[in-house]
Amino acid sequence: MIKKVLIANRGEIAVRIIRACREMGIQTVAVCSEADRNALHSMLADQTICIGPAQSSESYLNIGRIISATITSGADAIHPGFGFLSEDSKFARICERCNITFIGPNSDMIAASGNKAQAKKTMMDAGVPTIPGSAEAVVSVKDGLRLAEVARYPVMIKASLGGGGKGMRVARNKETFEQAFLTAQTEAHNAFGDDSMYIEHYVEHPKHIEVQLLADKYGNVIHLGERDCSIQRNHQKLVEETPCESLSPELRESICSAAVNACKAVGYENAGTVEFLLEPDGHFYFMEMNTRIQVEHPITEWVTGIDLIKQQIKIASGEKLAYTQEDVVINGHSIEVRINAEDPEHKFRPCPGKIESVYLPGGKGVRIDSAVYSGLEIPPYYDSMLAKLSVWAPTRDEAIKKAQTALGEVIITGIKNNVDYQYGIITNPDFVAGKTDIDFIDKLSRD
Ligand code: MV4
Repeated sequence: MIKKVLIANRGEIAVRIIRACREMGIQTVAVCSEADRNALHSMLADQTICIGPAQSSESYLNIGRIISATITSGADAIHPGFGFLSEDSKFARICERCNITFIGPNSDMIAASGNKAQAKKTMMDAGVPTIPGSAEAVVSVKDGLRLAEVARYPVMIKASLGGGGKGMRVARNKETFEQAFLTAQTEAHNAFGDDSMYIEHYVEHPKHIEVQLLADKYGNVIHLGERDCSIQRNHQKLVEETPCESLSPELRESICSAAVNACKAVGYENAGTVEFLLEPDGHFYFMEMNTRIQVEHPITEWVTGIDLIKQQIKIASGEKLAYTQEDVVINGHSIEVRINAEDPEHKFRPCPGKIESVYLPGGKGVRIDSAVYSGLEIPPYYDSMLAKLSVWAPTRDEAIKKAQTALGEVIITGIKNNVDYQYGIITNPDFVAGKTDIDFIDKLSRD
């Protein structure tokens, strides 16, 4: 069993991991940047090591300094959280070479999932539904044009090493293809140092559905239901819920078993998520696989009662999954709202600064994951998320009411935030009616 975990992250997810470790009797080591000496994770861990200056590249993204801190502190494992180094196959590989347990899948799995074209091909071969269009990677406009005809216009041009929306362009017809291809390819070249692209049919107005999975070292794979994460802007999710209200039990079963098959096809291990696009007519397609714990994991914890961080640690320690698929029962409904230091009126621009005062609600069925307190200075160097408010209730209508009530109690003074904007979303008639797709926020901004 793992005895001491170094948490290679900051903010609420670092606090979340510290809590899980403490409940399991595992020692914790926090790392922090010079800007985070007063951060909650730095104060809550058993031990804290300041690893460098504020810039992420000098601290939370600095592999050498994190490995040094791990060895110095005698930690036997690293939990990477999300963002930062969580999906960096090089980092996972160095952990493997140093005999440090990386709490996540192995480095080859991370690398394979990071190549989206390759991952798509693997899924096609495994019989998981993928978006129409070839997984063949191309570098020339000429080859791209040929594959666009196969995929049928409108097409989406994607970077093989993309994901999260980078190096991605839509082309509505062959006249505009070249321009879109070259723009996407230049972006890919600059972001990933790789020119390889793939082309698929552009799916209009889908929902973004993702399935939570747990897989142990012995080939046991279970799913923990789906999350509807359609409400997002600039590829940052704002509101997530589970279950997805519009899925019939049959469709839910098909999507969740497709996700389990996807995991089995690649021999996946640890917690992971398979993302799908879901069309209004019920067609669904594999989009990508995430090899990390996700921001929105609390809503799955609400409806399943399973602690995902503890499961990650147990799996990494070599324990066999303690649950079978039959043990997993989805109970009630959960919604998460992300509270960010940002200005929704100016393209959601981040607004760091000093939190003068903060009050976050509680009560039955209300959970807060946060690392903020009154008087804390939010540094400009990192993500703008301040807190996650998640609720549980027996039905979706009750969960919406509870989310509205709880969000209505939030007080944050001193910095601009999106609380009022989020209140607008969860009281919006289309949201309440479950009529959401990935274009919801764009539409809201246009109205
Ligand atoms: C798509 C798509 C429509 N058609 N692929 C967004 C990021 C990356 N994971 C892939 N993405 C998309 N791929 C085809 N063929 C639409 C998106 C997309 C999207 C997907 C999920 C959630 C929000 C989104 C916002 C814009 C575009």
